[in-house]
Amino acid sequence: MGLSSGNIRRGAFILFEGVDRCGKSTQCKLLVQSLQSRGIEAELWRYPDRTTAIGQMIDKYLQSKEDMNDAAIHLLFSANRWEKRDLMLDKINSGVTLVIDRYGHSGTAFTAAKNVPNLDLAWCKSTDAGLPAPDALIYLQMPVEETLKRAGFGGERYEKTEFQKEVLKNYEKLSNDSWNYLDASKSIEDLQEEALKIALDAIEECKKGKAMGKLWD
Ligand code: NYM
Ligand code: MG
Repeated sequence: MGLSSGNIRRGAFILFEGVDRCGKSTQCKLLVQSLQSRGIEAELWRYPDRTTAIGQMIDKYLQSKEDMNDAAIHLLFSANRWEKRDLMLDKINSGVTLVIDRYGHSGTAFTAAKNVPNLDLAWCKSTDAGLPAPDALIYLQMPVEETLKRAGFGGERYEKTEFQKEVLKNYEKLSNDSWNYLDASKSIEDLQEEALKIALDAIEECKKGKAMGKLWD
């Protein structure tokens, strides 16, 4: 073999999912820091990525500065992942581990929670079919009542108790045995220890040549 990309050990795609305020962002940040401190190349990404032109439209929608048709905003959230797909794969194939805060699982769980005719779980999933799949999905499990006790619920769209309960039900419908469920009521340090173990295992598997999967395999 020459100097083909096949020689480079690929990085892993570690995904955090869960309802609003379950602690995803904190855990993502800490995980990237602990991976980096171990000499592992890692980057923190999040969806929606509000920095792109599509992301700015999503940001206006979330802040209720603009209204949009429910199918159209779903497609924008999905397009926001597709527009970053090539860069995601380039990074991973060059050995970088991506720790990502939300992905298509949020996309489906949130849009389907609107219970709008035709925008069912299957339709919501279909727009993300074929995107890179996570090597490890860490789901921070927390009842909506518990998240309400936490500070920081902003005024963004979707940040309503009843809606979050629907979102949680959809996550349950999407879940499968490959998901890693962590009890989000544990201390930040305990959660970090568990998340780090899951991430290191996934990184090891990827180094050994595990193929990248696709949604929704
Ligand atoms: N959200 C996020 C969606 O409705 N669809 C998606 O595809 C994604 C990625 O955006 N309430 C929702 C979930 C959140 C909101 O996310 C903004 P964050 O993590 O608060 O920036
Ligand atoms: Mg938020």
